[in-house]
Amino acid sequence: MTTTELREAILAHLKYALGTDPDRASVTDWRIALSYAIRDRIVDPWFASTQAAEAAKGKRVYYLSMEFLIGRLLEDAVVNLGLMESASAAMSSLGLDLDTVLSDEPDAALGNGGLGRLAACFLESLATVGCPAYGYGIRYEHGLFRQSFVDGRQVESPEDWLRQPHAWEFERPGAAFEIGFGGRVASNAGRTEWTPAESVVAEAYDTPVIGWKGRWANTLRLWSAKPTTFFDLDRFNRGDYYGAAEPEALARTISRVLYPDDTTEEGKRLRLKQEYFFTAASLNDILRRFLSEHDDLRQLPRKVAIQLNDTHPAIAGPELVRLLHDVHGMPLDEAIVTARGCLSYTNHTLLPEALERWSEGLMGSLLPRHLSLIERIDAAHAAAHPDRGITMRENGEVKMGELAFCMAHKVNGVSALHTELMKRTVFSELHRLHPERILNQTNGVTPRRWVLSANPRLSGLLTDAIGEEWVDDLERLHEIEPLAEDAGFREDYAAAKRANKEELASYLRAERGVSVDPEAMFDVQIKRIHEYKRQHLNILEAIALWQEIGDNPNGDWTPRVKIFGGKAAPGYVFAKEIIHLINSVAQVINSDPVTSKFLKIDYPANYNVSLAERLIPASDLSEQISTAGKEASGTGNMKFALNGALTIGTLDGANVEIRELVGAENFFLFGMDADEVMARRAIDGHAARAIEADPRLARALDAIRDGAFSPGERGRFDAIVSNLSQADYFLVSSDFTDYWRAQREVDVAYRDRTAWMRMAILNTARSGWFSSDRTIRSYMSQIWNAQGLLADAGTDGRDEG
Ligand code: CRA
Repeated sequence: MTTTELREAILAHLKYALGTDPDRASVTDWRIALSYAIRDRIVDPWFASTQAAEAAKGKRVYYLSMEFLIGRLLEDAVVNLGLMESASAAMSSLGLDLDTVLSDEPDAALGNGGLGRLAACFLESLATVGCPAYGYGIRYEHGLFRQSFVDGRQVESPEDWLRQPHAWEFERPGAAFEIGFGGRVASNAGRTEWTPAESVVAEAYDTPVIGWKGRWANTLRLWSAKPTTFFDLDRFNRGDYYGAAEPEALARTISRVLYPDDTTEEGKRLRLKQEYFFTAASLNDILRRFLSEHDDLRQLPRKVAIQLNDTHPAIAGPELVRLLHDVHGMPLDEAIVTARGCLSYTNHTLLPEALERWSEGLMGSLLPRHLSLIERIDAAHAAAHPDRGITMRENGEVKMGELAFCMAHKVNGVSALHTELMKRTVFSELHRLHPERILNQTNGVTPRRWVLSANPRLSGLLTDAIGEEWVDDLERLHEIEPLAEDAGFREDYAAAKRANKEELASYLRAERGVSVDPEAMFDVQIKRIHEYKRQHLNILEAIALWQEIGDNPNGDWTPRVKIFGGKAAPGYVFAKEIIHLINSVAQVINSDPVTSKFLKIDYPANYNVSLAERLIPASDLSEQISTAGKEASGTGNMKFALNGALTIGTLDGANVEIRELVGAENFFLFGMDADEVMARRAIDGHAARAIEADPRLARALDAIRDGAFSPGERGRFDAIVSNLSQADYFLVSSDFTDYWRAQREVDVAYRDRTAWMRMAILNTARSGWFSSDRTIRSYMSQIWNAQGLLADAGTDGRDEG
């Protein structure tokens, strides 16, 4: 598409779709007009892909996820269609700067963190490799809350991404299903029938997802809840205006908000309703599509692969059995086997508080038929395995992990270590009974977003050096390995990093009034705030460093800027204390005239996908410091390594694999491993002993306790100090000494810029395996048995073993 054509298309949309003219148009108007013009270019490949999939009558993949953290879509589409230059030229010919227009788009934050962002990377990779697939989820009216800081404390406000027209979606009033809740179950002429007491309509909204080079496009179908009857005219006529609107308000609450936590179970009736709502709508849609092409439901597993993204859609097991058995008359045992043939389940966490359980009372009242089917499934499993030591139900609760496991033909973890721990801990008994079922699929990230568009300087350098093929064959990055020894390449690589840091520095100056020196090491920890992720370990180290610099202000210190980003779940009090502590420490340290040329701390509020795209390319050091055994995988860790930040990290999640691939000498390892963590936890008084043994740690904790960061308010952070001195479940105190040691090694390493750049280049060169294309191809061959429909992609020899 030429610049002129694109320009004409933009002007036409501005006029005919938005009803405005160039003199009056706001940046948002221009952005929407550009989005429509780009969207027009997606529709043809999208139709072509849908038709190719229909013609092939092959297997389709369905990714069911409560969360899709897709962020901004316009840049993705422009990049994947190869229209960056035309778009930029068209915009400037209209007197606008493309970057300004792109950053006007609100982030679609329909997810909390890693799990939701992984789902978004997977969608893009599924399209890139040409696998016919649908993402299914909920069209939340309000995504993840907006975070601001008031006196250093987190304040949440509702997010409003749908306030402006959403340019990417197509509403499908014709694709709607009635979803029931409650009611009675009765037997009728040998068939079981469920008559729900209430119901809502699930209506589809489709967003096309375009892969690299526009070769293939899939659909993200999000369900929105609507009332079965919009309006009660009788009540209205009686003057009961609010009552008349009640059915609509009640129904809509189901897709109103994203539950704001990814690791603690939200024991709410509404959450279970949300889960069943989108799962049931998706399964109805999947069966409808299957039956439009085939007639024998026993063939379902050959044509349909359904991936359950964590247990949130685990009700899919009993729901699919119900549809096959109650509705379509398949014998129960056969229905269970057929459903299992379609379903597979990804576990994303071993944290006990995040493993979903629903009380039988709640489930029985909302989903009476499903509860009885769960009993039947459980009984069938018991009959097949008389020696089993587990059940799906315990203490009046249904354990969704066990249900998902028993109803899936494959169960996967998200990193090698996490999968091993799954076998040894949460699912040890089920693993003994089904040793072939668990497998590993290490997470990945899409290189289109996380390298190509987030880091154009590095991308240009890579393309100049080895051609553009790395973008969808990321292992080709190995070809730059020899260039780590090339002084000219190292200089260019360093210059790209430097320019990214300067850009971030001016952003921080403009947006936050903070001035940082781009020469300093940018040390970044961005992720949800959680005790197991140990942002408090990082801030303790900052305090100790500040104290030491203060003791010896003329010392030869390596200047650092520590940057934090992340939200705490609104109900997670301790995490919010950590935020308050970081902000309070930052305030004191940043205003210390003696130390501030060596150490600064910044915590920009409202961390989201777009901010990550800014921060990661500008980072030197990536903080991946979770308590070993707790972070299932991590995906931020992969983004940093690809963009040439060195990792300081524990042997946790995918850090283990990153370190293996980039080389131990290019990774700063510290801390206890998962086995040592378990052993140490069993030792009485481990925290007190650690503090006694390390005067630096003791002094840092004393400063917090004595009010150094809470002038006039001693005791503000007592909860943190006493936790770290006593129970310290996440072993912050016990890992502190080794963390400090590793950080000082980082300081020394950073001073030798040649050696540092060599290490950074090797991180980029050796991280290609972390492409989500590799992950998706591996799911396709090892779990879904699905074929890609592009000539040059699909399940071919490049699958990892
Ligand atoms: N919080 C894990 O904790 C992992 C992602 C994606 C998480 C991360 O280590 O990278 O999933 N788990 O696999 C989760 O959401 C419900 O569990 C996460 O994002």
